[in-house]
Amino acid sequence: MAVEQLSEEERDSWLRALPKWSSCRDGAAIERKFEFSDFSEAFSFMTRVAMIAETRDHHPEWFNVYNRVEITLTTHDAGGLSLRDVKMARKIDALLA
Ligand code: HBI
Repeated sequence: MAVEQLSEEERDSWLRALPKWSSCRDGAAIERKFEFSDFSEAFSFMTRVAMIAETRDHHPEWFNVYNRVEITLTTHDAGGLSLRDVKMARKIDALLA
């Protein structure tokens, strides 16, 4: 299934709905940084995100050191930001709600 890149106005509108996420890579991706109490909490979170990624066939680019996790979402198939990234960001936020 072809995945469409969001237009600039769609991206800006979605970013307003995702206040904890920031646009990066010249609008081609969104990112959020997380800090947990320790590595175990961080990795538990990453495991839950990994399950969502597998379910949705949409995988984050991420970095972890000890209790910090940084997640970047972009859609390689679309060459930029797509609705898949927005939906994934909302799912990730819901894990911490
Ligand atoms: N994850 N972030 C991201 N972007 C993709 O385009 C993507 C993915 N996971 C799997 C996937 N695409 C499959 O549809 C194949 O394109 C690998």
